[in-house]
Amino acid sequence: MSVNPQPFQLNPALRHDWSLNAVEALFDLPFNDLLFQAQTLHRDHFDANEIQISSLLSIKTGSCSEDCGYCPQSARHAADLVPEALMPVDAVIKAAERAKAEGASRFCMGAAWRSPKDKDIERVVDMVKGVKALGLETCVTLGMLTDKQTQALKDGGLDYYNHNLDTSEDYYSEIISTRSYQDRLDTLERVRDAGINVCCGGIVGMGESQTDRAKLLMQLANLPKHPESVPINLLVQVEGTPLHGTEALDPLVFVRTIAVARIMMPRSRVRLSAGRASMSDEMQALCFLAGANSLFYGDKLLTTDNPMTQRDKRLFDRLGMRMGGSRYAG
Ligand code: SAM
Ligand code: DTB
Ligand code: SF4
Repeated sequence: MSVNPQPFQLNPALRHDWSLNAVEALFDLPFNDLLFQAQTLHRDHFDANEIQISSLLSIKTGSCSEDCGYCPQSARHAADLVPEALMPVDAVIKAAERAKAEGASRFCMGAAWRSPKDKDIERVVDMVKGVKALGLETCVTLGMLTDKQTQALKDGGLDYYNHNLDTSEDYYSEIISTRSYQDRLDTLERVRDAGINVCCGGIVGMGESQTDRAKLLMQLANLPKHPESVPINLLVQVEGTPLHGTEALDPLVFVRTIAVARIMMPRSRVRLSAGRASMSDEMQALCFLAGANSLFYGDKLLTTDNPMTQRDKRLFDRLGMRMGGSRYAG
């Protein structure tokens, strides 16, 4: 008698034709079967005890014109946040040096913009060049880009661009009204066409349904190429934002989401992203077992707390995990 509702191939070719039924069937698997499949596939493509480390810095904070319901940086919400203008290049390089000394392999710079101005891009390009010169991989997240800005970032040597779809197309309008899902897909296409690696994922725990989570992952995996990095964020509930007070997601559903992402995008770095500060070590260990092999390291995300580096080091020691490189398995 078969115990698996779906036959599982050990080494499936990368798929870009996922149906909603197939994704929902993965979510519905018994937990142990789902984690076994995810971990088996994970080991086909990665060293299961190695984790890629990114460090985040907010290079321009708050006063954002957008209305993303989860975000403390929106000027439309009442979060307690001190806005800061675009940082000078040398201060960013100093922060990157510290991140490198702590063990980061990638440095991600985030700006609270709907879209940058051309003169902002010039300074960001200088940041990218300076961070790259330290031997770190570079990533920026700046909002929507024009073709010219995308090319300037590529010419400056940018390795990754982060731009999240955040949720399913259906649920999107519950969360953001000031730009469309299609805007986001257009920016992703621009970044991909310019030859920059794509970092794209979403947020769970925003009151979305299981079908929304399945549709988000379907959208990501059915892109012409899987994003090289897939950040899965658990909503950080910030007072003053519209999503503050949302019913907490069942932690095991979060782990399932990581496992399904791993199965659908077996060669991508799946990042256990925002939300770790509220997770136990045991919960994070389950996420690694489900196939997460990247995280944000450092005491702060952009504006909210992340676990202290000492706690993370202890966790890696407890689990026998090593901070490693950034190899994309594709
Ligand atoms: N402004 C740019 C944009 O929206 O593309 C870049 C910075 S924005 C803060 C980057 C991403 O951070 C968002 O797309 C969202 O996925 C994530 N994020 C923001 N606030 C969050 C929160 N409270 N919890 C979890 N993820 C969050
Ligand atoms: C991503 O997916 N998560 C990061 C990064 N990309 C830019 C941001 C998380 C932000 C969490 C809320 C804050 O600290 O402001
Ligand atoms: Fe602005 Fe980005 Fe926050 Fe949306 S997620 S409010 S675009 S900083």
